[in-house]
Amino acid sequence: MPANLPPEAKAKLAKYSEAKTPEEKIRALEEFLSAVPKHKGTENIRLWARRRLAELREEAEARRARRGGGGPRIFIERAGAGQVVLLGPPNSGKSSLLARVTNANPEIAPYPFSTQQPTPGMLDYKDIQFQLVDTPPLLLDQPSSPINNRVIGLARNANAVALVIGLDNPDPARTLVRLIEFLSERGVVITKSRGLVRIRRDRSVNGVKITGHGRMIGFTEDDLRRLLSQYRIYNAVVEIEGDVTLDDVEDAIFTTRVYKPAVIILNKSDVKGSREKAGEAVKAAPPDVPVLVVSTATGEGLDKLGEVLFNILEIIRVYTKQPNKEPDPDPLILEKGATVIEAARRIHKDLVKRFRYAKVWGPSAKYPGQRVGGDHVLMDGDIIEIHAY
Ligand SMILES: Nc1nc2c(ncn2[C@@H]2O[C@H](COP(=O)(O)OP(=O)(O)OP(=O)(O)O)[C@@H](O)[C@H]2O)c(=O)[nH]1
Ligand SMILES: [Mg+2]
Repeated sequence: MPANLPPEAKAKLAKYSEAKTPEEKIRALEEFLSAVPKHKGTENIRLWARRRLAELREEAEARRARRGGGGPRIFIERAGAGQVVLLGPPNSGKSSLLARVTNANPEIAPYPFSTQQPTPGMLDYKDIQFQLVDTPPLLLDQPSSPINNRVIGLARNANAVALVIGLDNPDPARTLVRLIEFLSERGVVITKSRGLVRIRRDRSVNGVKITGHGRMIGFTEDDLRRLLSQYRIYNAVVEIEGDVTLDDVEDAIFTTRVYKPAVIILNKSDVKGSREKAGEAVKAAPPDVPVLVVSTATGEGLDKLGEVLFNILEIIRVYTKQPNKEPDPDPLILEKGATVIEAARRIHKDLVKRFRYAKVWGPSAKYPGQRVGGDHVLMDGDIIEIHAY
């Protein structure tokens, strides 16, 4: 992007980033938009500013409505081993999917826009459950629709997303590409291969600190500091993952990008012509995102959903036990790569201080009941017995 903004436009943006209330932010953005020249080089940033303005106006509106009581239910509290938000264009079968694989009973209709409110349901997988959240449809051709902002908010808050596209769509491959692009423009990226920059402003940090495992492509730390200082960012932690350009850094000043693990669900495999369209969509999908071809009408392909979600969420199940007793049938859900001490922390934060050693049975144990320390890395299906002071 480097937008080559005139100094007064940059000053307005700085005012925006220093603003505390949505109302102040709205005013600063409006002033910014009138100060920025309209040409190709500023296209992205003007687009960003208009979107952010729409979101802020909506936030301000929602706050006014809440003061009046009630208000729409925007967030769904997480439950189970992971929250997965269903995203897709109208009529793709999001509600049908929720109804088919969970205990929930959402409205299903042959016309678009039948879903108005997010609705959760639980999907059983082995001895755990995933929470699926049905949402109102995304309107890919009406980017500034307030429905979109609400749904994106749900996606940002989730552990993973499922992109649901109907194979009765005239061009599912194109719709898929458009949907992924749409999400990325709003800061939700579904592939890790893309570089990710996070800028956290923090006055207690001395200068600009760069962390993470990423690579800076075509710029130096000095370039980065110079760019940030133009936006009056002097104290911050900049986290870099993957291959990152200076444009990506500038983008990150305006939007916080989040990575969400994803699965692509091509639904309605029972309709005529679906096989060929599914093939094209699979080709168009990012190589590191799994694709399921399913039919919520016949049930085809849906038996794989639980396993795919388990894999993309990168979690493990660990069973705790007391000495001379059977393991607890409800596992702890931990991130892949978690250690014994993290399991202890999950049980009780006091247990970390009192920890002595643990005994482990299962995939990570060299032999049943192996005695290990706090840094022992656990695996899915392990059983642990923690010994404390
Ligand atoms: N043939 C066929 N039709 C399906 C399938 N899944 C859903 N449908 C139909 O597609 C239409 C839309 O289904 P919904 O589940 O309401 O779609 P939605 O994505 O929730 O729609 P919105 O809430 O408007 O976004 C309904 O008529 C469903 O019966 C499927 O696997 N095969
Ligand atoms: Mg629906």
